[in-house]
Amino acid sequence: MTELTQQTETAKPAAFAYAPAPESRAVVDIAPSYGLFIDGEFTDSAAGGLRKTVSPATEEVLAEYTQAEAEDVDRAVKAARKAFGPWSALPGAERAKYLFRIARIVQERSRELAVLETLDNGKPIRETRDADLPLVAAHFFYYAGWADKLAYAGFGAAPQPLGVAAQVIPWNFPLMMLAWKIAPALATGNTVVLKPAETTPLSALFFADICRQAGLPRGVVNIVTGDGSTGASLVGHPGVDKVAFTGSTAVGKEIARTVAGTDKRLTLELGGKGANIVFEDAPLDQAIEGIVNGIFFNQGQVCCAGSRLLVQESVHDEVLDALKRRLTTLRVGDPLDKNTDVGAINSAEQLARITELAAAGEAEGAERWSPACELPSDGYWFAPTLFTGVTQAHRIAREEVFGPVLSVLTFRTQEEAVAKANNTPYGLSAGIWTEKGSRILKMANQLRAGVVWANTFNKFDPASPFGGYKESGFGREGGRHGLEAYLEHA
Ligand code: TAP
Repeated sequence: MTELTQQTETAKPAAFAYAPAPESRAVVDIAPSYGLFIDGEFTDSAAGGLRKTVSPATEEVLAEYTQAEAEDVDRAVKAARKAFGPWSALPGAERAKYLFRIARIVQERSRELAVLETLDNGKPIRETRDADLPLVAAHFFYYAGWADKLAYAGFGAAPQPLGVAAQVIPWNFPLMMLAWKIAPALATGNTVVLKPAETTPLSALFFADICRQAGLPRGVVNIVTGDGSTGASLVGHPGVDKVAFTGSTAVGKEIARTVAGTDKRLTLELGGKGANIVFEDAPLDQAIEGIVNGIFFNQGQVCCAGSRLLVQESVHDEVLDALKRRLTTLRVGDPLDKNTDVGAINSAEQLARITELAAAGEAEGAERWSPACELPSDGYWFAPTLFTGVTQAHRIAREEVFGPVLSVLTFRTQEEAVAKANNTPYGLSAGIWTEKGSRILKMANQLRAGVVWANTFNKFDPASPFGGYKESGFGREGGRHGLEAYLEHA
C-alpha cells in the first residue's frame, strides 16, 4: 500500500515533464541536390544554376535545387505536349488507376512526406501529419473517382481536356496545393508542368519520384523549380493551354495581363482577408477554438485565414479574456515536436512583411498583445499576436498579413457585421458563430466570400469547391466544380 502511494506520487511530476521526442528527420532522405523533373527524368538545367532551400526553423540548408530557365521550361512544355495525346486517349478508368496508385503511395509515404514538408515549410508536424497529408491523399482518391465518370458530370457526353496545364503554386501548403492542381488536371486527361514556390520545392520533387513509382507515363507530370522568373516563363509559354495559379493577388494580376488576349484558359486563387464573425449567442468555448484555429493554423499563412475577428460588442470583453487565456497555452517552437502548435514563419522575407504590418498596426493606434513566449534564436519566428481597438481604416484590417496576427473589430447588429465583413477587396472566406440557423442561412447569401463556414473554420474536403470572389480570384478547385477548369465544355 505504501509502495503504491509512493509510485503514484513520483509518477505525477514525471507525467508533467513528459515531452514526446521530436519526429525524427531520419525518416526522410533528402539528397544534396535535385534536378528538374522533365519527361520522366531528373535532368540538369541547360544553364545549370542551383538555388538553396533552407529550414525556416533553423536556417539550415536542406538541399540545393535547380533554377529552371526559359529553355528548360520549353523542354518541359514540349514533354507535356508529347504526352498529352496518349494520356488523353486513355480510357478514364485507366487514368483513374494511376491516380489511385498515387493516392496510395502518398498514404504509404505520408510520414516521410509530413516530415519533409515540415522541414521545408516550418509548419508543425501535427498539421502536416493530420491535415496536409491526409488531404493530399484524399484529393487524389476523390479525383481518381471522377476520371471514369466525366461523361456523367453534366459537361456533355464527351468532355474534352484542354491540353497542357501550367500550374504555379505558393509555399504555404506546398503538397496540398500541388494535389489541388495535379489531381483534377490528370483526371480530366490534361498533362501538367508545375512550378512550386522557391522556398518550398522539396515536396514537389518527392512527388515527382512518386509519379515514377506509380509508373505514370513520361511527360504527364513535369516539375520545374525556380524563382518567379520560372513561373513567368511557364505562364507565358505559347505551348500552354491552361494556366492555374495560386498565390498573391499582385502576381495573379500580372499573370492575368500575360494571359489576356491569348486563348489560354485561366483560374486564379489569390489572397484573402477573412472575417470570423462571433455573435453573442454563439457557443463561445467552441468559438474561441475556431478563432485560434482560424488565425494560428499554419502560423496564419493561409489564404482563407480568419484574420479579422468581428465580435459582437456585448461579448467583446468575455471573448477577449478567454482568447488571451487560450493563447497563453499555445506552444511556439520546434515544428518537428508533436506538441508544437505554432511553428516557424516560412521565410525571412515573409517575417519582414509580418513585422512591418504589425508595426503599422501599433503606429496607427491599435493595441497590440502577445502571450509571453520564448522564441528560438535561429530561424524565422513571430509570436501569436492580437490587435484590439482596430478600425476598418487600419492597414491590419485591410491588408493580408499572412501571419499569426489577428485584428479584432466589433459590431452591434447583423447588418453591421455583414457590411464590415464585406468591406474588403478580397472575397475568399468567412466564418459565422451563432446558435441561429436562420441567421447562418441568411448571412451565407449576404457574405461575398467563396467559402462560408458556420460554427467551424478552416474545414476542407476534396468534394467541396473552394475559391474566391473579387480580388481573391476566380474559378473553383475541389468538387465537381474543380473539373470544369480543365475541360473544354465548361
Ligand atoms: P506569390 O509570391 O504570388 O507566389 C506564388 C507563386 O508564383 C510562387 O511559385 C512564385 O514563385 C510564383 N511567381 C512569382 N512571381 C511570378 C510571376 N511574375 N509569374 C509567374 N509566377 C510567379 O505568393 P506566395 O507569397 O508564394 O503565397 C502567398 C499568397 O498566396 C498569399 O497572398 C495567399 O493568400 C495566396 N494563397 C492563396 C490561396 C488560395 S486557394 N486562394 C492558397 C494559398 C495561398 P517564387 O516562390 O519563386 O516567388
